[in-house]
Amino acid sequence: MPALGHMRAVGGGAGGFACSRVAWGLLGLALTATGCEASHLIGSAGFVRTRFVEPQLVGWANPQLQLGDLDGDGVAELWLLDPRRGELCLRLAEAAAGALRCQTLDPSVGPSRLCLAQLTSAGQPQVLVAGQAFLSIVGWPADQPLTVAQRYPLTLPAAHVERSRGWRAGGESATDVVWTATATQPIATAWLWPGAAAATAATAPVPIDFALSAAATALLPVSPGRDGGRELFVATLAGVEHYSSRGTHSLLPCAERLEGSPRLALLDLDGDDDDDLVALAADGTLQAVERRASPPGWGCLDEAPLAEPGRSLLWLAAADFDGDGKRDLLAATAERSEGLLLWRRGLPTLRYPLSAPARAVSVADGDGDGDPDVAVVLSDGSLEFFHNSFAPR
Ligand SMILES: [Ca+2]
Ligand SMILES: [Ca+2]
Ligand SMILES: [Ca+2]
Ligand SMILES: [Ca+2]
Repeated sequence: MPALGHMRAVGGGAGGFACSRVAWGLLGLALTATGCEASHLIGSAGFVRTRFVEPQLVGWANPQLQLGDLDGDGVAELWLLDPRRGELCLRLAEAAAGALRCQTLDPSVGPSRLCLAQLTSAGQPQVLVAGQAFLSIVGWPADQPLTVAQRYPLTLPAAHVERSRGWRAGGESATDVVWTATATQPIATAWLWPGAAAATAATAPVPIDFALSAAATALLPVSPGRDGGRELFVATLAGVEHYSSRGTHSLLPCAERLEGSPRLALLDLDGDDDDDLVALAADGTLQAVERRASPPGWGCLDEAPLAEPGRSLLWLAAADFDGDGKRDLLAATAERSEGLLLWRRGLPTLRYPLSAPARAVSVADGDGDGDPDVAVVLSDGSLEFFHNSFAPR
């Protein structure tokens, strides 16, 4: 993938669902706030849970959920996609009382994947949906239906889509890059949007295909990555590939354990200030790969966080939840009694049971106070928000 030889860029954004921000400070009190069906403290300190019943979501078999601040007001919106029917729903912070704004996308979009990407060159807030035949940009003007504003043909159906900001590739600069990959062939595509100076509202992205060792199962772009550069991790049916903006490319060790991983996360497991890789394996276990500084490379780790016998995980993500400057690991388990698990190095694991099995999870700053919060869609059609109440920053 020569196009990744010279990547350079700028930072990312933060991620709305404020039920009542003031109320979250009343630690220890059970409370009901305007717009919430119910809210209460559960489990250990760290997250305060609020639950909303969403009849519209009942029966969604495989919802996708993304939190992200696309309109730049500092508070994340919540997006939901039923990938089979192409129904896309938006919930704004101000609509915490329960108004999901839903729209069925053009059927030609087909089974699809949701990607929260506010492209730098676009003036209006929009969201990306990658489907069978198109990469679509969906606009959401105030009080108007969600509409497909632009779409670009795909040569292969997209099973995965992720976005990163400000890469430079193959001598061309791009303010935004959207990564897509198909589930059936060893090919991924970097969609480069031209630099801001050259961009207009109608600017089309330049797609660049690159070869993988096998079909992709997950994409994890990292910016900034190590040494201020950019990195891309691609989980495939043959293990996890690592690309760096320094021009290096390698297949990580213990590939057989990482085959077909549906989810990757990057955090420092051993405290050497160098981020290591955690992969959710296809069998629901966690696997860890350590990054080594000298000589530079990777090594298998026999023990991964949260990897207990008999435990099966569905999802994971890394973020600094407790504000100590180091990323922590959040995982969703298949068992509602275990629910969400939060791992922080050197500290006891925190558990947050769920009222029903989780279907989808997402992390972003939902209340605009600067720390990451968590949203979960449950199998009974309810939404649960976990507001971060670790130490204030
Ligand atoms: Ca927002
Ligand atoms: Ca490390
Ligand atoms: Ca932390
Ligand atoms: Ca927050």
